[in-house]
Amino acid sequence: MFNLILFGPPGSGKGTQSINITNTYNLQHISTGDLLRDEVGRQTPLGVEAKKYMDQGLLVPDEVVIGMISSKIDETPNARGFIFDGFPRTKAQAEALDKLLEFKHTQIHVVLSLEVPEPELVTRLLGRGATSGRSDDNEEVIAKRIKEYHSKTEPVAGYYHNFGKLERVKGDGNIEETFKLLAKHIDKYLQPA
Ligand code: B4P
Repeated sequence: MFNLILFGPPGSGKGTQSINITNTYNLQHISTGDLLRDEVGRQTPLGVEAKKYMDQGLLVPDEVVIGMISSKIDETPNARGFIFDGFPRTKAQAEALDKLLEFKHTQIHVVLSLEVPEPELVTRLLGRGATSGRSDDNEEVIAKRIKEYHSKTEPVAGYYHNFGKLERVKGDGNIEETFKLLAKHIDKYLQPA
């Protein structure tokens, strides 16, 4: 089993590139953003709670997200591997994921961190907001999301760097160029399916 984390600030292209990677390498895609939006859309108790945070550009509490991930992994026990998109976003989530995978006799193999300058992130998120109807893509909320990223999520990169698992990847090219750079790293572990 091969497990990959796609890491990066809001709007760096994690969701976009996850689709390309999933299709090319036949990995199971787990996006906490998509899972949360699904809960919000169905107005489940979890979704109603999560929406309060998401609408403000804040991270959803760790225990909510960790519980979701655990049951999602269990749904596909024979997967070739997983791509974690938008998770972990805090050090507590990273530690919980390590424990969860250890229990399943596997581990994170590599963390690919998409590096995109801040003005480009804002442009992309405003562009997405104009078409997606997402509540987290106006200027005020974007600024909050980026602040939240620096204070809570950026330390996760250091956590994996200390284990020698972090690879930084230039993410400000177009979608195809960025995919090629990511694939170069993945090819060291896994051939396209
Ligand atoms: P997410 O759904 O994870 O999404 P994101 O960070 O906003 O964006 P992503 O990096 O995936 O960018 P995308 O490909 O869409 O998070 C949403 C919210 O959910 C969070 O704020 C939080 O509240 C909550 N949440 C999620 N996970 C959580 C967790 N683990 N813990 C707590 N809370 C959690 O790309 C953005 C735009 O750029 C798109 O329009 C795309 O078309 C465009 N784009 C992508 N690549 C491009 C490129 N190379 N060139 C030009 N445009 C590009």
